[in-house]
Amino acid sequence: MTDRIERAEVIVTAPARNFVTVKLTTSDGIVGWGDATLNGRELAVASYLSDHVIPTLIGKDASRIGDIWSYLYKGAYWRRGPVTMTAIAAIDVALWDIKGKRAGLPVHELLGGKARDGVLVYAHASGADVAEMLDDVDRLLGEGYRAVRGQAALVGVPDAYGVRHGTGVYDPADASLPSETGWDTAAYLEQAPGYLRAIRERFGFGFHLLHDCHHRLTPNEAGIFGRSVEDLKLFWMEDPTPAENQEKFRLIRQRTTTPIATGEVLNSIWDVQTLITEQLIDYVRTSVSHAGGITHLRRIFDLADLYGVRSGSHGATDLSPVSLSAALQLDISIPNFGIQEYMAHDAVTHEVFRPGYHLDDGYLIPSDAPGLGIEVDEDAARRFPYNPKYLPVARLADGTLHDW
Ligand code: KDG
Ligand code: MG
Repeated sequence: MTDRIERAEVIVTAPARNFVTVKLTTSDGIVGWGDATLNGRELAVASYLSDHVIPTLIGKDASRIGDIWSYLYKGAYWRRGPVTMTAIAAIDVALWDIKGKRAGLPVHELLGGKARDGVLVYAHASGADVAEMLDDVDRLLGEGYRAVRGQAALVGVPDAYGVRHGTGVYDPADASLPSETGWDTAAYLEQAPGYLRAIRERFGFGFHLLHDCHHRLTPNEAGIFGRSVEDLKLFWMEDPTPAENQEKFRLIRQRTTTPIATGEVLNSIWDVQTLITEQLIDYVRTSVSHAGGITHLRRIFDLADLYGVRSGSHGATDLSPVSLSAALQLDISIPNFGIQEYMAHDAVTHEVFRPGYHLDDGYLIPSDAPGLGIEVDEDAARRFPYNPKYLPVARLADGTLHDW
């Protein structure tokens, strides 16, 4: 047997931001890559992999992806959770990369082949005020994007979610200890519908408009928000309320027809089961690197398809180009694809990660190279040491810690 996992390494590097990457090498020299980045909790996953996963993997048959998935999930006894599921995802994706390279086929061919020619993506527009956000929308539409997420700062609310600082790539993990931001739901409910309306008034309806509520609302508030923007025909309102209790979405559904997307902090099929089977959401936004890899995310998307729910995978810059390469392999092959988030990575990130996908007229085109179609420059990775960064917290005016 040549198809044994001979070496497994964890690479922690920070080209523009922190990434944790898994490299598996088989006994006949095939290399597979997986993304194990969990924003602000990177070293927990790196340790889970190095201390508890990798020692159990050496010598295993790399072709048995499903069995290795079960071994890591069921065999750990401790199930689910972001650290576990991100670690499993990285191994799973690296094994798919190896399987594709061994077969000489891109992973999407192993998943049934292309179900579409390109992957519709949405980009991020933001602004420190409405005029700046409108300029950003203008720029993105000019670059050919067919779908844009709109977020603007809120007057009177310091550093509300979703606004880029300066001209660089938006990265909310911005400080070596969590920074303190503000939140005021009344100000949001008053101002956000207005700035989304300004986008439609200036640019019309010839593109998809999205918005992220980022877990800030109660179900009733989400219903009020959704109803107030119905005529703007949003593609979705994202994460209207925290989703630990999936039943909370029933009330939102009763109150508004604005489509709902959720899932970026969820990591297993069990976390979205009620949301899907009761048709409480329209788009499931778990990701290939936080929800157990290609093997598990495909099961989530299959379940979703039975209930008319589409995919809408999370793709912020904390999901590395390895993760995006894997996401695109699934996106291009599943029947119920919806949309893929795409925040282009910083140029420095691409000094380490060299993906084969490219943007064409608002669609990402996955690589046709065998496997995932990504190369990782390990010498370059060594030039960017780990740089602890945390996501902010949000507080109300009276100091109460709010959902971020
Ligand atoms: O790590 C957290 C970020 O990825 C998240 O805050 C970004 O909500 C986000 C999104 O939709 O991209
Ligand atoms: Mg989000």
